Amino acid sequence: MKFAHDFLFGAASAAYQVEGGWDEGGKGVSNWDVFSKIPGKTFENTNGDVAVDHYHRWKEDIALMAEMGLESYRFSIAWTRILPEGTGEVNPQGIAFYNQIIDECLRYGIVPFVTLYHWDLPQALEAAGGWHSKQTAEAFVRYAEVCFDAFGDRVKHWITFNEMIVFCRHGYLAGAHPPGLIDDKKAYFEATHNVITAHARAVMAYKARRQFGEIGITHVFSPAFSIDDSPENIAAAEHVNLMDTHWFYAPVLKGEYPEAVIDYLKRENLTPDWKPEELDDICKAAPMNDFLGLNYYQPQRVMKNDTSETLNLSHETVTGAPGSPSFDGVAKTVKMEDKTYTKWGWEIAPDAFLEGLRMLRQRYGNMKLYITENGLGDEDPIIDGVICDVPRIRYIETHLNAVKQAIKEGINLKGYFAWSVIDLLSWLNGFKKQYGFIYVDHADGLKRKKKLSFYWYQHIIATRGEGLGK
Ligand code: BGP
Repeated sequence: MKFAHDFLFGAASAAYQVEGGWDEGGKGVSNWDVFSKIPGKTFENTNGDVAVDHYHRWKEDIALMAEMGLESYRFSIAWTRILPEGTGEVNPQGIAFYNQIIDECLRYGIVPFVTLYHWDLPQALEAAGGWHSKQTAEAFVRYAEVCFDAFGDRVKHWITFNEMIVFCRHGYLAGAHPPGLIDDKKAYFEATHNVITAHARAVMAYKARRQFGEIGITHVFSPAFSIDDSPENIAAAEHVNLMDTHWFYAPVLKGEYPEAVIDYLKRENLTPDWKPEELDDICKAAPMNDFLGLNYYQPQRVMKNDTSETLNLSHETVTGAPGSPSFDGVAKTVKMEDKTYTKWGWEIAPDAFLEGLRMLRQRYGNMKLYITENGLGDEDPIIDGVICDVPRIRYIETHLNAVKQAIKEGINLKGYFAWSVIDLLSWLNGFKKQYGFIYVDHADGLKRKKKLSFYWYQHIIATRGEGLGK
C-alpha cells in the first residue's frame, strides 16, 4: 500500500526553538526570553536568543526542506513578532517575516501548517497574569484574528495551541516552564479552562471569516496503560487518561468537560471561575473543529501510587521520563523492565501508538487526525563526517508502520509530521538532544548538513511509503 495523495508527509518546528533573532525586527520580549535566563531553569542555561538562526537562514532551510521532498512544513508564529506587547499595535515587520516564510514554502509547493501558539507568550501578558488571567484568552483571540486576516489567503491549515497540558502543567504545577509555579492546582485548572475558551473562540472567529481552510488543536497523545491486570492499577491508568487526556480532549471534541473531573474539582474546591457564556462557546465551537493534531512520543505505563507523594521534580521526570506520581497522588508512571527506552528515558512503543489510536476512535469517533509531532531525541553519532542517525530512521519507520496500519483499519489519519525538520533548541535539554533530519553544526557557524535520515525520508516521501510495513 502506498499512502494516498491527500496524506501529507511533513516535519515540524517551533518559533522559539529555531528562529533566534530574539530582539530583531521589532519583536517583543516573550516569557521564554525571560524564563530561560533564570539560572538553572534550562540545560546548561541555554536559551533561544540565537537558536539555530532560522530567522536569518529561513531561505536556505526551506530550500533543504524542498530538496527532501517535504509536502508540508509545520511551524509556529511568534506572537511577539506580530503583537510585541501581546495586544495593541501590529508590527508590520513581523507580518513581513512570516509572509516570506509562507510564500517561500508555497513557491516549492510545501503546504504551510501553522501553529499560533507554541508556548512563547508575550512577557507583557505573562506579567499581567498569563494564562491564569482571562485577558490572555481575549488577547489570544485578537492575535489569532490578526494572523487569519494577514495570512489566511495562503495558510489553510491552522493549529491554535500546541500541547496545552505541557505549558499549563509545567507552568503551574511543576515549576519547569513559565510562570514557574509549583503545585498551584487552582491556577492550573483555571489556566486550562482559559486556554480551552481561547481555542473555542479562535475557532469561531476563523469560521466566521469563511476562509475555507481547516483549524484544530494539537494535544499531547500519551495514552496510559496499566502495568498489569490488577483492578487497582487498571483504575489508576483510567484516572491518568481522565486527567491527562480527556480533560483536554472532551471540551474540544464533545464541547463539554468530563463529569468525573468536574466532580473532583468541586470536591477539592478547585473549580475554575467559568462563566456560562464561556461554557456555551466551548460547546458551540466543538463541531467546528476540522481535525485533531496529536503529538505522540511515548505511552504512560501506570500503577496505583501507594505513597503520599505527588508530582516529583527530578530533571528526568520533568522532561518526560517515567517515574513520577501524578499531581493528585492517585497514580504513578513507571519504567518497565521489558520495554525499550531512549537515552532520555522515553519509551519507544509504536504498538502503544496504534493501540492508543484505536482507543481514541472508540471514545471520540473517527475524526480527522494529523500526527503533528513524533520523533526520536538522540545524540547522533558522526562517523567519517556522516551523521549516522540510524536509530531515528528506525524510530520513524516503525511509527509510520503504525500509521499505515491505522489507516488500513479505517482510522482517518491525514498526515504525519516528524519532529523535527532540523536540529533545534530543546526547551529543557538544550542542543544536546537532537531530533532533526538536518544537522546544525554549532562548532562551525551553525552550518547545515544532511543526516542519513534526510535521504531516507526523501525516499519514503518519493515512494509514498510503499515499502513500509512489510
Ligand atoms: C514536545 C514539544 C516540542 C518539542 C518536543 C520534544 O512536547 O511540542 O516543542 O520540544 O516535545 O521535547 P524535548 O525537546 O523535551 O525532547
